[in-house]
Amino acid sequence: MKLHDLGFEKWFETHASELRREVSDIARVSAVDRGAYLIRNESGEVPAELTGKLSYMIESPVDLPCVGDWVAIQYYDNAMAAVIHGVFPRKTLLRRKTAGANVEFQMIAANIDAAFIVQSCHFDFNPNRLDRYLVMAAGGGVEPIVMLTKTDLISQDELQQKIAVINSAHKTRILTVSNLTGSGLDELQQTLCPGKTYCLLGSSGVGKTTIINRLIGREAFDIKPVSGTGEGTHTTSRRQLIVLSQGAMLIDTPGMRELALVGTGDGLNAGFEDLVRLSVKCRYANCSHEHEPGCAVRAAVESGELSKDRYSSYMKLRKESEYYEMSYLDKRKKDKAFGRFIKSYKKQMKD
Ligand SMILES: Nc1nc2c(ncn2[C@@H]2O[C@H](COP(=O)(O)OP(=O)(O)OP(=O)(O)O)[C@@H](O)[C@H]2O)c(=O)[nH]1
Ligand SMILES: [Mg+2]
Ligand SMILES: [Zn+2]
Repeated sequence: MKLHDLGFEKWFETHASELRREVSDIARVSAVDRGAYLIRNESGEVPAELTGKLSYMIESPVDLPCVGDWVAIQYYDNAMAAVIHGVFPRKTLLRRKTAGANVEFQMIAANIDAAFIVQSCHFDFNPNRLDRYLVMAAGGGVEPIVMLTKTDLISQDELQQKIAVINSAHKTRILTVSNLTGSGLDELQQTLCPGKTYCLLGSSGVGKTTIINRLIGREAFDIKPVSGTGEGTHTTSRRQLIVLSQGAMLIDTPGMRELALVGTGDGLNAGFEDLVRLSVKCRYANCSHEHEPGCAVRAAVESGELSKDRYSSYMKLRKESEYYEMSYLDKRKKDKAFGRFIKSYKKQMKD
């Protein structure tokens, strides 16, 4: 495999003549975890870290290498590890504003040819959110392709309606797939060009990782079932560049919680006093109002005292907030595990 096959073009060289003179080796960042990097070269993946000089020179998070970046490197330990001297200029860049008072950017991926904006046809379909992703892609100079997943869960008519909704507002290309039946996967394969890099963006649970597994042809990466209400449970915890055997590259990303609706416990209860009042009468203090016997909330729904809609919107919101809090912890755990993995990997290499 040549660097060209990994997406290295003349453009990078002509825009980084200085970097090129200082260091001779080049590789592509394939995974990042706070200070620990994996880089991909002609023969495989190698752990890497920044040189002290580079860390010192970095002024903002945007200057740090991110997945998809081309970096000038130097190997040590028989090319089993490397240090990163500098980041090549980026042709395109996916980033988003982080939540909070200060406008800061979080890097998603660099040097992406096209971004698949993935929404599930089922619970996740949301034209407003789609707009936000399209703005993000346009801002970074990345071609967007809308991908609707889980088409097996709705009828052909419903699918056509959703496509019409998108078409009425955007000229973006739309792909529809079912990972379950395999419908649409051929067209996706044909869309992916060798040497080009694609990024999968979208909420948790929409099937981003499942698509990659389908394309690879085996369960190479973890996926997790979504809950009964359709919300996912953050399974992918880091961004990672994968090279398909047909030659195209894909970057899987964790679902983005900030772009979704989040209601926290107290705020949620404040909007549902009627439900909270009822729940005092439930047999169990920690009743989830789902299947416990003696649940006063469900009894109220059955008697008509509480509307079904109100009950289900409460349950949906509560699931979402619980799930985001939980998945954040989950994510932290996984991030730590990756850090440890890199460390032990490096140690192994040195021994
Ligand atoms: N019915 C149906 N289920 C699907 C489809 N694609 C994925 N799923 C299921 O949806 C669940 C979530 O899939 P993932 O691939 O983990 O979703 P993800 O987008 O990677 O989620 P995060 O990693 O959390 O961002 C899994 O249980 C999959 O089996 C599909 O086309 N149809
Ligand atoms: Mg995933
Ligand atoms: Zn109850």
